[in-house]
Amino acid sequence: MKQQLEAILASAKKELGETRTARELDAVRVRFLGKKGELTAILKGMKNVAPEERPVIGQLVNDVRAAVETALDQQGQIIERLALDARLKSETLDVTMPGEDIVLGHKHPLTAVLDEIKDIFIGLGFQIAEGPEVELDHYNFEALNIPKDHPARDTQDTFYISDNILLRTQTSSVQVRVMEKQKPPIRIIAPGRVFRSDAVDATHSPLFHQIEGLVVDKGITMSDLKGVLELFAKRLYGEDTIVRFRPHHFPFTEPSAEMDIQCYQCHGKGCRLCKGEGWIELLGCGVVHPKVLEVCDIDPEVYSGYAFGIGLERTVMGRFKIDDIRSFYENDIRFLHQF
Ligand code: 2U9
Repeated sequence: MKQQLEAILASAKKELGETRTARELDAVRVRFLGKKGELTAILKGMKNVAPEERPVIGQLVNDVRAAVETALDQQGQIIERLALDARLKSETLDVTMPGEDIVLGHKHPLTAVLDEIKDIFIGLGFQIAEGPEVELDHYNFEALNIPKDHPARDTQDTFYISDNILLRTQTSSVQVRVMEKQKPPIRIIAPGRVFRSDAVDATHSPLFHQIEGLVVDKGITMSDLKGVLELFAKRLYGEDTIVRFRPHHFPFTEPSAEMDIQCYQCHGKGCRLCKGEGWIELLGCGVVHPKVLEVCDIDPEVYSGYAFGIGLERTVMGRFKIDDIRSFYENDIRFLHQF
C-alpha cells in the first residue's frame, strides 16, 4: 500500500510538471483528488485494511494528499506566471518606433485669405452679411443705379434664369437687402460667390468670389473710406504697405476710386508680379450714390456711406503667385498641398 501511495505521488508530480495550462492542471487535480480520483479510491478501500494498520495508512494517504495539493499550488503559480509572461510579450509596445505620419487637411487658399480678410473687418466693427445667389434683377442691377442699357446687364455677361431672375454678378445685392431691412448705422461686409458669363481662361472664371463692404451712417465721408481701406491694406499686407487711390467710375458710387498697393515684391520699381507698373490694384470703392440710398428708403440728406469691392481670387493669386485661376477649382491635391 505504501509503495502504491508513493507511486501515486510520483506520477502525480510527474504529470503536474508537464501541465502548461489551468485546464490541464485541473484535469490532473480531478484525476488524483476528485471523487473518482486515485487517492479517494484508496481511502474508500480502507475498510479492507487491517484495523491496526489503518492509522498508519490513513496518515500516509493524508500526507500524500497534502503533498499533491502543495504540488498543485506550486504548478498553479508557475502556470500563472507563464500566462502573464506570454501576455506581456504579446502586448509589448516599442515606444521608440517612429510613428506613422497622419496627413492633416487644411484650409483651401481662398478660405484662408477670406478668413484673414473677415477677421480684419470684424476687428474694425463690421458684421458679416449673407444673401441669395439666385437674385432678382432689382437687387443686382436696378437698386444699384445700373441703367437698363449697361453692358453688365448684357446676356453675354450675366446668367439669366428668366427676364428678371439671375445669378448675382456681385454681392452688392446682399447690401441692398440689408439696407432695406436695417436702418443706419450699417457696417457690413458681404463675402460670397458671384457669377459672370465669362469664357474660362487663366484669369477668368464664370464663378468667383467677392468681398464687398458697406458703411452707412450720419457724416460718413471719403476720408472715412480712405482711412479704413488703408488700415485694411496694412493689416493684410504689412504695416509698411503704401496705398494710392485713382479716380474711377461705378454707377453705384460717386465719387468712385480704385485703390492700389505699392508692389510688395519690387517696392514700386516694376517687376513681373506688378507687370512693370510698381503698383497692384487691390479694390474698387466710392461714396454710395444718393440714388442707391433713396431706393432703400434711407434719406441721402441725413445719411451718407461708402462701399468697396474686392475680388478674392485676384487677391489670393497675387499673394501666392498663382498664375491660373482654374487651379482653385480643380481640387488637385498637389496644388492644394502647397498652401
Ligand atoms: C451698395 C452700394 C455700393 C460696391 C463696390 C466696387 C466698388 C468694385 C469690384 C472689385 C473687383 C468687383 O470683384 S470685382 O470685379 N468691385 O470695384 N464694388 S464699390 O459698391 C456698393 C455695394 C453696395 C448698396
